[in-house]
Order: sequence, then C-alpha cells, then structure tokens
Amino acid sequence: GVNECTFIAVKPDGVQRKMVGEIVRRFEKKGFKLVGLKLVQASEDLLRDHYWSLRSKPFFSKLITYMSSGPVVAMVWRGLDVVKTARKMLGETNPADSLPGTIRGNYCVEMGRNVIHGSDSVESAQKEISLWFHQSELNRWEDCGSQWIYN
Ligand code: YYY
Ligand code: MG
Repeated sequence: GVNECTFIAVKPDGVQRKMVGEIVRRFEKKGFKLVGLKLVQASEDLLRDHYWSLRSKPFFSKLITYMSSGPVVAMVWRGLDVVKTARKMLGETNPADSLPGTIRGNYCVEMGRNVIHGSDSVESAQKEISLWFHQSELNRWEDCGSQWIYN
C-alpha cells in the first residue's frame, strides 16, 4: 500500500564515492517520502543481524568487513509498493547483471562493492527498519506534494 516502507542504505563505497546525493535525489524525484535518514558506522554485531540469513555463505565475513569499513547512510523511504520498486531502482545484486539506468547498473562493477542496499520484502523491510532505527527517528510529516504523486 501507500504506507509501505523500505530500508535503503548507501554502503561505505557509495559514501566514499560521493553517491549519497545522487541516490537520495533518485528516491525523492521518483516520488517516495523520506521518513528517516542518518550517517552511521555500523557495528559488526548490527551487520551480522542485518545479514543473518546469509551467515553460512562463503562471502559472509568479507561482506561484514566491507559493510563495516566506513559509515553508511541508512534511510527509510515510504510510498506505494516502495519495497519492490526500490529493488528495481537498485538493479540486480551483481552490477554486471544490472541494466543501465539502475543505480548498480550505472555506478558499480562488482558484487562486493555494489554501493547500495535495499530490503527484499515487506517483512525484511520491517525487520531492518527496527534494527537500524529507533521509533523516535522515524518522522511523520505531511508531504505537500503528495497530491501530485497520488491521485
Ligand atoms: O539483496 P542484495 O544486496 O541484492 O543481495 P543479497 O543476496 O541479499 O546479498 C547481500 C550482499 O552480499 C550483496 O549486496 C553483495 C554481497 N554478495 C556477495 O558479495 N557475493 C555474492 N555471491 C552474493 C552477495
Ligand atoms: Mg538482500
């Protein structure tokens, strides 16, 4: 529904490569609503929880090292079908399989440096949002442009 939320994070490589503005711009211009945003140095504990379902994968420890190598920009975006639409905006997990025009398709080349995270389902979005944000960090505000986004 319109009130669906997703968790998006600009990964450490995206922050280092000055992609925060471009990524925020894409979500804003699409018509999604910013509900939470912060720059955080994630702990390995947080990242292990975040990627718990991948704990037995061979790339897991490299993934945790990569994700803790610098600050990430953690965000919550709200809007109609935002979880699925955000995944389309990101592209595929492997940048090489991502279409030009997508964030990963345009701005990166390797899976281990794919610049952005996006929740893969409404359920994981809810888990990830509660992992990364306190309730008090999620803002309720009236978007004066919403009547031009939704009919
Ligand atoms: O959701 P998404 O980020 O597209 O992919 P996941 O399958 O959840 O994997 C999380 C993260 O792990 C991925 O963004 C890059 C990394 N990774 C990897 O380094 N090598 C793989 N074979 C698969 C994933
Ligand atoms: Mg994933």
